[in-house]
Amino acid sequence: MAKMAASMVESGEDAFRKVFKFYKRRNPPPDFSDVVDFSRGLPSDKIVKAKLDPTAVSDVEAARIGLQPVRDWRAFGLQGYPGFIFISNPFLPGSQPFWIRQCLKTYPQKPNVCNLDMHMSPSETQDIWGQSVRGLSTPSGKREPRTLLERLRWVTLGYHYNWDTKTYSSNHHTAFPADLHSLSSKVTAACGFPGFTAEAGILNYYRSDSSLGIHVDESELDHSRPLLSFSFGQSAIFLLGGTHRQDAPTAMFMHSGDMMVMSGQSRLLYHAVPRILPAPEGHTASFLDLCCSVSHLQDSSVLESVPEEDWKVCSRYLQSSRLNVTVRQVLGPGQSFPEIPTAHLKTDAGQTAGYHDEHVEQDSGKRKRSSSCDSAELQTNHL
Ligand SMILES: O=C(O)CCC(=O)C(=O)O
Ligand SMILES: [Mn+2]
Repeated sequence: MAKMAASMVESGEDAFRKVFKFYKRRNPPPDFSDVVDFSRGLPSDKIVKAKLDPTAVSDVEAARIGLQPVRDWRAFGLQGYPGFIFISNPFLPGSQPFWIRQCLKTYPQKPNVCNLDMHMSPSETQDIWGQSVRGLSTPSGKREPRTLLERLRWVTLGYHYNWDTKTYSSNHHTAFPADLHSLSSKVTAACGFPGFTAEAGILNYYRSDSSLGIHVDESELDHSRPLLSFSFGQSAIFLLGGTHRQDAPTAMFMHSGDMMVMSGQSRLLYHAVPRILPAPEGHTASFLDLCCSVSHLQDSSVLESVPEEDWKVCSRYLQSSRLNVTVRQVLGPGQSFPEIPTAHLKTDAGQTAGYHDEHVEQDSGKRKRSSSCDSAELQTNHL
């Protein structure tokens, strides 16, 4: 398969896995010509225009969270994937830095949970940003040890996902960040899902050699609500498959600022991230060069301008990293968690998993993340 295009992989045993390996391979580098690039509208026979509801979010509301007016968003669907919506960077120029800093400085703070908590004490992980600033400001080269920020692989928000039991529960919940809730409810409303409640978030921190294994997000109790994803920093190849592992996936680029909504028939599809790629020139400008240019913030804006010293740290980190935020509604209206006998509940201390830290093993049926911080890969494995 060295030279052949990924599209030549036929559906059948392990088709998803073959395509995953194809794009993950370093040597020889794969042929990316089959990868859908929504930012360039290519290939045009696979991309369809998605219909949004511009009346669901006013221009003022959109600007408050750093977004362009909904009528200007470039939103697409993909042939054969009903319910899948891709929005090509709808952020206003200069507003991505606010969200990036939230992901790096604010959301990793307590009471949110991260991979480092699995083997460090709360006092050691209390100030990940503060402990990393000096190290990240030092010119690169072989610095040892790596900063906590560079060892961060995942953060959970709201209902904290338990990587071992693959469940959310009422007894492990903290307040979901209001700003991210606001961004999520506006984007989903524009996509035709009014009343979305952001209840759980998983932030993934990818280095240039990270990947995320093949999985389905099915732990949420209400699958009629969409799953929302925001990407920042370096680019990635995202694979979207079918309802079976045997279905060959479609590969697409995700660049900084891009959003995805998986809803309807696409809500429970297999997906994965086999590769992180340097952001193309034009896209780098959208998140790195235009920092702190949100000088015209309205009084009611959710955004705050990012001080230059913070941005220095963020941009250094992002030179070789990608951030992804997925936001989920866990419960439907009036729904509650099933009663589980306390004897069957695992304590947080026993929670070990994560999908960022390990070798991708796609043969078992489950998704997990390990407690280790240093290996390159995230792991998800579902049935
Ligand atoms: O990083 C991505 O784009 C995908 C993340 C994802 O699938 C997840 O967190 O469940
Ligand atoms: Mn997922």
